[in-house]
Amino acid sequence: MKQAKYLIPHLYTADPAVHVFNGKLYIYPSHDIESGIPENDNGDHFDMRDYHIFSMDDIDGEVTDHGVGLDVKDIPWAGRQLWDCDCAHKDGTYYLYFPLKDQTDIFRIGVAISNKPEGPFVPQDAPIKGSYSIDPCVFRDDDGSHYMYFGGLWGGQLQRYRNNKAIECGHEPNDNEPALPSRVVKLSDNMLEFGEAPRDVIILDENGDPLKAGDHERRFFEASWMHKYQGKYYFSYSTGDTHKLCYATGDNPYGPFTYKGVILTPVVGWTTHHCIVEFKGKWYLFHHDSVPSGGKTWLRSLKVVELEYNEDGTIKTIAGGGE
Ligand code: FUB
Repeated sequence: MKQAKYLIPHLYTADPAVHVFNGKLYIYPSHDIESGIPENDNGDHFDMRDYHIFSMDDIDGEVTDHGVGLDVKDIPWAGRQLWDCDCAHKDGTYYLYFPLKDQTDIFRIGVAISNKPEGPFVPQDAPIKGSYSIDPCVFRDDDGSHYMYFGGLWGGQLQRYRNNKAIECGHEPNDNEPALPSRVVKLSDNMLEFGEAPRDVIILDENGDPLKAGDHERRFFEASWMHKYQGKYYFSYSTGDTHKLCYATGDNPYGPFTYKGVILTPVVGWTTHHCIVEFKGKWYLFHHDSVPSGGKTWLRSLKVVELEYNEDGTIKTIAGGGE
């Protein structure tokens, strides 16, 4: 499949996290709706209220909609806005990790449990202790350890934190200071808590220096994803206001990672978000754009396209079509 194709024509869906469970692809996207809230930099217009979960036996086959796997009305600590989620599996249990504003309008990350990949998922009574910001991505390393990558700027509130503590006046650093990083944390054995304090995901430039906050073409903004290819760790992310998906590689799940390039050039729409998954011997990039809604940034549609590597392990850049 060299041409990107839309997957779910009957619902607006975005922010894909995709995993192979029981030999099938399971898709965990955000479910975009027309909320009527005007667009702003805080992302209030992304007022999503539930998650539908989907599966595919084959990349070219039918997409099955398993219906609502988690609804905001069933989450005891809920305020508003169910954003990008992810799912992990351990010992017969599936864990759905989701960002949601609590009743004080602060994003936290929650977890919900099921014995089936398609749910329904039952949420814990409270968010994960010590969690903040958005966009959890859970990566299972070959030794069975699970790591969560998370964080997002602006509406995702990451600029309000330093050293895992909320600061008085949340702001981005000056342009010549190191960029705000995504965070990575090993999960506890029971998958319900952070097993340590979250650490910074440092991205280095070609000279070994951390990317600067003013380097909007390359610095982390949101939408973390981790995958492993030929023994290397590939950390990928969105650059937000420059609308690219980029990646950096490293030798372990914590980094540091060295910036390598662009995976996907801008799509139609403001946000760009993705995941990378291997299925039946090929690699795929799942992502979204706003073409089917006529460019409405808050009504996005999922797509998939094959992802290819060069001999040296670099990723071939894909055109998003929104430049
Ligand atoms: O869907 C809401 C937010 O938009 C996500 O959490 C971000 O990654 C961006 O795609």
